[in-house]
Amino acid sequence: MPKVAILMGSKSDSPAMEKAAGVLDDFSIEYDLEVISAHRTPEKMVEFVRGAAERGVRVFICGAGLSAALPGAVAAHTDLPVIGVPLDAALDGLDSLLSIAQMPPGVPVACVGVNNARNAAYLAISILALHDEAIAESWAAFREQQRS
Ligand code: RP5
Repeated sequence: MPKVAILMGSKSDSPAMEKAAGVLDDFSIEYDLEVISAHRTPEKMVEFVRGAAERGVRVFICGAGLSAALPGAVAAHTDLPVIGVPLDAALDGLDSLLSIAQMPPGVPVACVGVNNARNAAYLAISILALHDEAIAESWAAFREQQRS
């Protein structure tokens, strides 16, 4: 079963990031959920990210506020897709939004809207659906349900 890694820069990000976990629960998709900071616990971050693919992780969802380095720092250490969630810790989240979106060419991070952890989970599911038939079916059913 492919897995998602949900990372957040601080415990204070938890209320926003648990929404991503809720969506993955709805789709019965496994995930790891960890508080790991690019600035406060950089070694822990590198260790977690480098071993992730071997543990079955196929997509990262990383939420952070303020300077929001986490998604970009994770992307620097993995070839797996990384989805960043800008969180509103100050300035209505504009600081985090710009920080996450403005990655240098060649090290991409997909950036969803401010506090929109649910969309990060949906995007992760759509990526997993490319190589997993059961997930593809649930994803197609979910999208269809919105059209009716
Ligand atoms: C960021 O700083 C975290 O992602 C969080 O959004 C923000 C504030 O962190 P705390 O001071 O609440 O731990 O790195």
